[in-house]
Amino acid sequence: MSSDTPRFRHTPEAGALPPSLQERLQRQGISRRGFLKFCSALTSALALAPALMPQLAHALATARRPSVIWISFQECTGCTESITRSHFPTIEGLIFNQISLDYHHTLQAAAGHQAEAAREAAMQAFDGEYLLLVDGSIPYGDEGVYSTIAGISNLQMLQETVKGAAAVISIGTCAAYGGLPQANPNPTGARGVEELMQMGAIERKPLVNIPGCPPIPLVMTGVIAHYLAFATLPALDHLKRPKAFYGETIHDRCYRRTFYDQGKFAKTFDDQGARLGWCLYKLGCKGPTTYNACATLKWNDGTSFPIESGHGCIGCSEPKFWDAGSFYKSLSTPIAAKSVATAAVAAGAAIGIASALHSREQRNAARSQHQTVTIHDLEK
Ligand code: FSX
Repeated sequence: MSSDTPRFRHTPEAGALPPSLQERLQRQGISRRGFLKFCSALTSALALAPALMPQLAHALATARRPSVIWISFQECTGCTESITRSHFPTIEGLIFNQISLDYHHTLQAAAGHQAEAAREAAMQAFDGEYLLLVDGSIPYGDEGVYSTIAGISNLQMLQETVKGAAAVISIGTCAAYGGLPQANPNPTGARGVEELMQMGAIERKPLVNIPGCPPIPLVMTGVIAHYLAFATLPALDHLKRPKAFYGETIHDRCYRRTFYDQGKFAKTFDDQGARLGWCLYKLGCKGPTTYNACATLKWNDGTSFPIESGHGCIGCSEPKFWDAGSFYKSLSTPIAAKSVATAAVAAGAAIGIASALHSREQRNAARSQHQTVTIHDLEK
């Protein structure tokens, strides 16, 4: 974990203390055993030492509502859709509920002056202590005139909100690297948060990048859970991504990898190779150069991911993916095989999260019966 991350103070509230996560879990009928299984899998997915699991469980169970301000700029709202897209009551969802989300354009009830007053109140009350989440890129061209909120440019809003933040999390490829709004010819001069810090346009703060268009829900909540539990950021790579989730390429963990190694490739989307599930490399799959956990954590509650649905990876979590050439043009340089053992260890850790909660068969069966399922139900 990063040593330069300041500790944050949990949000004090008037009157009785708000319920802890453990109390919320009990109300949702989620057993202590189910919670511990989740913590064990999360410890593994975050690549923490197993000895830290009890500490993680205790801290998560007793953590109380840190103040979080989430600001959105040039984006499509896919990132918010992703983090809120939970089909069943999950512990990840409860962790998201466990933060005090004091400002979020899409999710807050307040509008207009009231919304801005909420942001300013949180900034004042928790100066130096709140967590700032940013999605969307920031238009920097022509003094930021291309996007304004409440009469100020996105750049001005970021400048004033970043000042009192304990740490910043860039949610999505747009906030991390510029993303789609930055695609050539980048008419608004879009920039990512880190680039603005490097330029000196905004204050430097401890920063995590969670790229992906959009990012995987569990990656977002995993980083928040780490912050809730330890009041620090997780270990990051050279692009400030959590190593635990971006340490391997999609290709390293892809279930079609065997076909790649055997030289079996689909040449069109409807040929025999495609029907047999062969490797999509020659159809433009960017899995070999894309670092993310889609192949193991998957999407839609662990159901599938693009390659499993028959389409190559478009590399949406990599910088400048829109300008990296056609999504359907194959990478020119063959990728050397990496250690299968390394990939298997990482995949096992990630898969542990899903299996700790409940199996896909159980979820699918529940869906077909229109039931609501909790871990508690599945343990019966
Ligand atoms: Fe960008 Fe997110 Fe892609 Fe969309 O907020 S990462 S366009 S999924 O919504 O910023």
